Amino acid sequence: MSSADKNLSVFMTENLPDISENRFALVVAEWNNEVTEKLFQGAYDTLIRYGAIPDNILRGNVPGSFELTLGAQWFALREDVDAVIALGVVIQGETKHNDYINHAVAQGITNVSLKTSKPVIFGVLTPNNMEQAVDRAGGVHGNKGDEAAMTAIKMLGLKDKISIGK
Ligand code: RBF
Repeated sequence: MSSADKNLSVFMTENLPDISENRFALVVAEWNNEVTEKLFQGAYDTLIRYGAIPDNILRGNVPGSFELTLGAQWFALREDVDAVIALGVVIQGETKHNDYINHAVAQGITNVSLKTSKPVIFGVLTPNNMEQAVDRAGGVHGNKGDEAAMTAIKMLGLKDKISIGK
């Protein structure tokens, strides 16, 4: 399936772990905030729908997507945080700057995840224009925030299954 056809809010939900005792941190970029707020809402609602407790969902804002990495690391280093979800929107085509931001954030988030052995999820939209962003933030293609939250849940399930890092 091409990514244009994928609905980001439709996923397999068999055998999900009990997440009622897990703590999640959502790091949200303020750049393009009209869209990142929708990503946040999607991620938050999905965590709640699948069993997270509101008090166990933390939020931190960063100015732009470039800062998501450090924000994610600060949360991931907290012992009581089990998974981090980084949410941002970098519109391609407007400036070459997006290449630098996207690569830096993708690499940075991977590094934080490996360094802390915790799921640190890349919930960053990299569309060509604002319309494509809106379509993936609660629009016709679903919500990247939903997908990012579900990815965090599934990775915690896998971690649990492998019994690593306990
Ligand atoms: N941050 C985003 O989250 N999305 C963007 O599309 C975005 N575009 C940017 C374009 C330019 C030309 C610049 C200078 C910054 C942009 N940023 C964007 C902000 C970036 O992630 C970071 O916050 C700033 O570069 C820090 O000064």
